Amino acid sequence: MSPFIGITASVLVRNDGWLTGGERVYVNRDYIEAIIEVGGVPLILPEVADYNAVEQQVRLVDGLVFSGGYDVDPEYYGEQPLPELGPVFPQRDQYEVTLLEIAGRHKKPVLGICRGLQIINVAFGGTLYQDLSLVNKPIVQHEQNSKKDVRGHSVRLAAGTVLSDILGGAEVRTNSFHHQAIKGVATGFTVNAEAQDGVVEGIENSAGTILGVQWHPEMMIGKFPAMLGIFRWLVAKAQ
Ligand SMILES: [Mn+2]
Repeated sequence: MSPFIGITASVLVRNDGWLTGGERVYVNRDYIEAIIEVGGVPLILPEVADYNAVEQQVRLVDGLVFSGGYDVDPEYYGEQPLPELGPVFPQRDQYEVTLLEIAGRHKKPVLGICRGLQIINVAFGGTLYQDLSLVNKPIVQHEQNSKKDVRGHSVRLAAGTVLSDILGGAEVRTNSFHHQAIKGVATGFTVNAEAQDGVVEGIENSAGTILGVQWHPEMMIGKFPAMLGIFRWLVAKAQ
């Protein structure tokens, strides 16, 4: 049977003049298509507060994608919000931290994308730069102005990691849509990818069950099918 892959949902607060303030729960379609493309069955997981409900969500799926979205509340890594911080959505942070804990207990593989990588790092004790302008050296463009499937900066892959096995070679070019980045890497995790300016672009745990990337491979699969390997890894692990 094809594995069920849960994708954590984001929340959209309506301000288009119709039902203003109403919330919608959603994921970008690219995640769904990437999972289908590699033979998984995608399920959208809304953020819920009840612990038992989260546990039942985990039981239902064989693997998880932590998707992109709002900034992580800096309270999780012991910082006050700085002026550069974007909007936070604390309910989702709490949900995803709980989801990760339960996923670990049930040995379900996890793929984190963009914010997904960041919340994984924070949940396991790492820290973030609240904004890349706070990195104290010149950096490359991490918030590209080009379309979602246009490659921006290059990323060096660390030899011997799960990610370098998946993508092959020592370097790839990725899209880049983030204004935050990992500062302190969580204990038990290895950096598997780095931009030329030293910004962390990927992490994985030593057990090989959690993989995170800072870019958006799901937006690149049409033009760069090698990026499907990242989703193929998740579905294979989930089986
Ligand atoms: Mn980047």
